[in-house]
Amino acid sequence: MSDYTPKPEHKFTFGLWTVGNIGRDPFGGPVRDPKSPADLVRLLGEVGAYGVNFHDNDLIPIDATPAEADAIKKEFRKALDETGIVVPMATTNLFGDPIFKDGAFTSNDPKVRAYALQKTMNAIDLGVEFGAKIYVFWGGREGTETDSSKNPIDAIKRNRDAMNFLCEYVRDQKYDLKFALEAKPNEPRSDIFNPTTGHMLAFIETLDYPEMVGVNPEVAHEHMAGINFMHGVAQAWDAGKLFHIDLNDQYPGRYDQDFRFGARDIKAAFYLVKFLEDVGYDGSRHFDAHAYRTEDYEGVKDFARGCMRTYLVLKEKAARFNADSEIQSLLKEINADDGSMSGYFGKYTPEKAKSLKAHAFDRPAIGARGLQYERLDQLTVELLLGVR
Ligand code: GLT
Ligand code: MN
Ligand code: MN
Repeated sequence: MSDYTPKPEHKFTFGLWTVGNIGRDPFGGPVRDPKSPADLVRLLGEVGAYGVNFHDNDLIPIDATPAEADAIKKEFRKALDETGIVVPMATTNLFGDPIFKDGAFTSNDPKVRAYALQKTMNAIDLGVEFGAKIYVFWGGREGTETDSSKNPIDAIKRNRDAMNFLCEYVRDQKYDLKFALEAKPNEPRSDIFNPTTGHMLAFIETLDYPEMVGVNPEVAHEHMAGINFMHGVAQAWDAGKLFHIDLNDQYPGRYDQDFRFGARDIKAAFYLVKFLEDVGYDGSRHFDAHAYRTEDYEGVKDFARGCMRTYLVLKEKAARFNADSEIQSLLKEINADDGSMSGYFGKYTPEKAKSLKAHAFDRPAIGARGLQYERLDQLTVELLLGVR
């Protein structure tokens, strides 16, 4: 029997806003009573998580007095010490308050942009105080409903100015902190700037300190855009930019669902876990999801345990895939190389180009070869279904 017990080395983390989600949606109010941050930490301790992440205002309400803030921090610290739960990541709520209704860093109002910087510096201080090493930016309100309202070039510049300012702030404070930018195509805005991980990767290269900034791709956000999440993650990994990851699930073309990891597309979840494990990603596996609105807090625990268990089951399936002799011999065949082309690859030379242009290819024969991907995919499906 395999052991699917979550352990600290798995680095499973949850946001306060995930297990703390009270089930409000656009059509109905809360279905669960709110729990304090300290109690949410205890809940995470009970289900076996490794870490907890928070927005500034998940921990400290936006209008708390300094005395109230101190009391909350003390309680929270106590719960962390009691449970051994750590805080690997923190972020800023730049979307909930009405001041951010037209964005934060990209708002047309300079007062809002300045307030967003102030709020983020304070939130960075708070995150660092609790040990965060990764700081996430999710610009949910950075967008438009009508393109009459905002020039996208201005928005890109404002975003860049904000990132550059905040990188300098982190350097100035000598914090050991990296930024991870999280893309989403829409919701809550009709269109959000830098809508995919690919857009974010291109944007990062235009910053003053690109080495301080990576990405935090989220499964649901790329699925909302109808694209292959694992491919985007691979691109981020290849660029050395996979600083963090948000795991959950989502049907394409629907509202923002934030389902339990693996709840919708088991195959996509499998290829993702296999990718992360094969390359040796060693950052947090953060579950940015929440329990169905039908659940009480027992259901919230089922949800959290389910996210971690599914990850571990898929991790085991990935190891089986790598050890399956039929699958591996198919892969070997698919990738067979008799070396006859090797003289044409690698660095360009005029001689290589000349001889390649002169080479006669048997195009019909090469094109007629069956690749056996049907067999390979069926073997993968059967492995996932537990019959091999
Ligand atoms: C919000 C959003 C998430 C982001 C969080 C970080 S906030 O819940 O839906 O995808 O990761 O700001
Ligand atoms: Mn989401
Ligand atoms: Mn997220």
